[in-house]
Amino acid sequence: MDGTVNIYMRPIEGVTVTIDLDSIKIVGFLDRIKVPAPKGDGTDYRGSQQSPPFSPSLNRITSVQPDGPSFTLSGHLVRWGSWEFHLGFDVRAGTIISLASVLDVDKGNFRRVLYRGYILELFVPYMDLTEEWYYRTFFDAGEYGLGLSAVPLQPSTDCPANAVFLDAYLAAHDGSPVKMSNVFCIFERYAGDILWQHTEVGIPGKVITEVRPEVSLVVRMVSTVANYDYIVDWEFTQSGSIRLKVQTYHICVVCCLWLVLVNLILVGLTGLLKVRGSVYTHMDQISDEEYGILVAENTIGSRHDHFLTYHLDLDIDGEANSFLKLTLQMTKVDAQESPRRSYWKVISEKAKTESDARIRLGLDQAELLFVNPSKRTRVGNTIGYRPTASRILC
Ligand SMILES: [Cu+2]
Repeated sequence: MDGTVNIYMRPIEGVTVTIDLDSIKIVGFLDRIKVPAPKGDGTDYRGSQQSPPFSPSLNRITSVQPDGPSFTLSGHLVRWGSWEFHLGFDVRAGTIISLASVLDVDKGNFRRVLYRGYILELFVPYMDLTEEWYYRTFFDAGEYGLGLSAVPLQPSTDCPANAVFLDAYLAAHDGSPVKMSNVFCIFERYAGDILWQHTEVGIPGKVITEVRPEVSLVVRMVSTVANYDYIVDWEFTQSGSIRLKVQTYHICVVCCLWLVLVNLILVGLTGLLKVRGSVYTHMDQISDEEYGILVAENTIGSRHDHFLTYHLDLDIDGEANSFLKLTLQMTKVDAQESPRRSYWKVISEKAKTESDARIRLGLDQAELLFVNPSKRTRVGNTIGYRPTASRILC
């Protein structure tokens, strides 16, 4: 360990052991290459081991709700503001949100948005063809289990001071129940942001300002899969959107992934980088790509992806939903019609088959909508939910 607890920064490269799991015997052993193990120096991530500290310290900060939280828990049913949903735990998927509904204040009834949603898989393939790395194509949900890998959340660090914690149970291999403490925290988040604001100065003699604060409800789970720590937040907002956020920042920041489906969904990845030992100590010695970036002497941060796929069974105001793709079409204008030469209008396409619904997320201007074609607003507009996604790979 060379004086560090960051065992991932001390890889021993070139050694492959093949084990017959039926006989529990080593049937193959390969010691292919000799690569120096990177030094442990400077790799310990604990603040207590760092000198000088990684940033100047700030004054204490906390969230206080003098009247207590605004949400209620009835078993696994969560009620907050206009929202109501069921919170479930699954060994493989981790958090499962079901029966999420919004209260229609005018009608006095709940209207369904999401029948059930969860992370279906989290695929992490490494872009390295060497003997000891080519097979590293992990399924973090299916092979490790996001629920099974959930860690107990610590009050006031993993979750703010106003959080409420929930335990979960799973069945062990012999069928006996195993309690996992504090796997969920639920809290109301207020980060000083504005939900809605307008200042009106157009009325003579008056200045009217109306502001509503952005307060949301977060359900959090942290799953630690070896070197990665995934922070999975389901966030419900007062404007009716659901965000599912998964983020992972690896220390050293070779890979960072940020996948966001705002309005419908968002996930946090954090933790440590998976590195490969190398003979190189400076980029000048490297002529080819080497499957990664030299992040320290003898240490290559391996290039890889985190692909998140979601199971989202939507019930937008009922079960019969359609998927619409709205694109912008540039339209030329006749000189007699208007002094303008062009404008854009919206073209709506409804997916008739699954293949029609396939989309390639990218920079194309498109608005995606899940609608309930049998329901309309008072003025006849379609009722729906809009998923948005953004992806940054750095
Ligand atoms: Cu990564």
